[in-house]
Amino acid sequence: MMLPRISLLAQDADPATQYFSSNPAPKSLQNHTTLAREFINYHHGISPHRRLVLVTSGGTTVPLENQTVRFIDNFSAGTRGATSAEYFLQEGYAVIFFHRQFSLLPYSRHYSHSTNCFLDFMDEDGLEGKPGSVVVRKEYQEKMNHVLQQYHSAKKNRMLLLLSFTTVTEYLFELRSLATLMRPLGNRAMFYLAAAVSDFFIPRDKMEEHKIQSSEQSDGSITDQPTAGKQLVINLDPVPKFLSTLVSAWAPSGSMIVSFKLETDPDLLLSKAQQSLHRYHHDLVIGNLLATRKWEVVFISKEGEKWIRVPKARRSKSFSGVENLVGKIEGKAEDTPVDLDAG
Ligand code: PAZ
Repeated sequence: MMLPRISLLAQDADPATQYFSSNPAPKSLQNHTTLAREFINYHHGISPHRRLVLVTSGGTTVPLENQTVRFIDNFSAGTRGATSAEYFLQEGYAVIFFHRQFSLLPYSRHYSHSTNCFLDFMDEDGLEGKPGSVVVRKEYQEKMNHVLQQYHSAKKNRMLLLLSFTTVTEYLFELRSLATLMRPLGNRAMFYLAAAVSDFFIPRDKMEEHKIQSSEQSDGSITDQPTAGKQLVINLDPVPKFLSTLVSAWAPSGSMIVSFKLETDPDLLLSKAQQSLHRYHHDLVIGNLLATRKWEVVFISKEGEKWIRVPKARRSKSFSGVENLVGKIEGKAEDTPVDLDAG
């Protein structure tokens, strides 16, 4: 019997191609592609020495319903990505900061998700109870001035493009588009993949359209009766391994590709990071453990394994644990202790 052509194609396609043909492209894709194309063309034309990095940051969500009320999320706040983006800008890179919506952003991160409300950085200078101008409190002025200057410089020189994602599907469609747009940059392009991307998802054709009901009977009718004991069983499919396709097909040849590997079990970290490097043939895997990610990371590359640790004396509760990994990748930062920003 002859199979319809469409199913032959679906069977033949690799998992990544199948993923893109069976899940809908995000609404933001066209607009983000236009913004990214302009940004890349601008920096490509400006100087033969201009380097451009795509930094991914924060966690992706996995929606449970198409009209999404509930979704699976992960812990990542985007600290690593936002901090690293600042270091890349300092090193003269143009940065596409591809981040989870509402996660930490370069520069504003110093204030936005602080344990202080941002209003606590402000004061007003009115006399005798009369309203005056809003000013930054004295104790914060020096640092804020410094951060503001860096932020203004990045904006004025068009060095930073902010693009956001929420779901894992948005992330993957846009990653493919951005990597493809970066092709003309060749070895001036870098990928710094710090985002925590879900390994599992619900494909569009298996997803509920509406909010999943807790009071549905087996015949599909809705009851008002309390439904204690009803379980929600969710089946998730694996997300295809996109790093492989990024390295072999989307990214410019000669570009540098740095991925991160997060584990919770110390006994697994090294082997999983090494496995990732061998499997995907990219340049560097930066391994970290959930519990210690602010203090230590391990670089796994063709040259072997290298730990970078923040000395104990410099760790504190208020320390945001940000390391200048960018300097380390470029071989500019000195050996341990790493360059820190106690911001
Ligand atoms: O965003 P954050 O600073 O809280 O965490 C950073 C991180 C642990 C998500 C990142 O360093 C990382 O390991 N990303 C890859 C995660 C993964 O293995 O999918």
